[in-house]
Amino acid sequence: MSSINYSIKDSIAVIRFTRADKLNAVTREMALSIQAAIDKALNDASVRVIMLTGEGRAFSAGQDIAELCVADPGMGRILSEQYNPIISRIAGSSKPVVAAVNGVAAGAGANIALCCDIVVATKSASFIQAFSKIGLVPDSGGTYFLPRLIGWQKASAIMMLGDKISAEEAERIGMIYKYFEDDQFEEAAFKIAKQLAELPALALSLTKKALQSSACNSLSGQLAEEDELQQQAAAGPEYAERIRAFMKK
Ligand code: T3D
Repeated sequence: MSSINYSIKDSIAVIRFTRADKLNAVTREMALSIQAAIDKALNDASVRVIMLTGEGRAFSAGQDIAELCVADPGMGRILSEQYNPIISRIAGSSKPVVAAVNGVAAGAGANIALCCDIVVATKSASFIQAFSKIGLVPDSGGTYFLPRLIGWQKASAIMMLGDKISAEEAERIGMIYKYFEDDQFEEAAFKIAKQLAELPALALSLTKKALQSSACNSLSGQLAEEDELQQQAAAGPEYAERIRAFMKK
């Protein structure tokens, strides 16, 4: 796997971007490695949660611009082969995906983080929809997730102006779940992933499904969906176990 590190601890697969000297800017090889690492975690029954994070002072600065100057594969391929499969894997993952944003997240780097189920950041991190400044349209699911997270108006301004949004501001406007002081960040982010790993996996997976359906469902459609998903959750072994444990207490 190129430019990433894959490790497992406490049932959490940690996918760490390791091109720190280039702010973890994503090359084609790295994008394919991220896809492969997510697949590996999804296919490993011992993995209950996936965590994405970066080494150094960036989460990721998005597409490696230098690579484009050497061998531009053309816009038609770059998204369909590199970024869209990453976003689809994260959004479609039955296992919760946590983005632990350790520093600046720009362009596709920001949007890879924002499509995750829980996004936490270190206080010194920032989020930049860097696309307009280089004459591009926000991609990697940004135009889908950002307006749903923070509302149309703020998303529109942030994407058009390419503002740098601090972690504090990102938390305040609902772009991310929480930020933590830099010296507490790693531990706090891992604690959240661990908490998820200890919760009933089926319930979390169905919760993700219900939230996704709500993006385009009517109320009656969503009530029906909740009904169906709740029956699936209740038919799972973890529900019965948790209820038994509760009654014993
Ligand atoms: O075809 C397509 O392009 C479609 C796909 C699009 C997806 C996208 O992600 S488009 C958006 C691409 N990303 C950007 O436009 C962000 C570019 N980077 C920046 O604006 C700044 O680097 C940051 C604001 C993120 C951080 O600034 P700063 O001052 O803290 O760091 P720096 O000095 O600019 O960068 C440090 C090094 O990382 C530097 O390398 P060097 O000179 O020390 O060897 C810099 O060139 C490198 N770097 C940063 N971002 C990228 C990069 N190298 C290649 N690609 C990058 N995106």
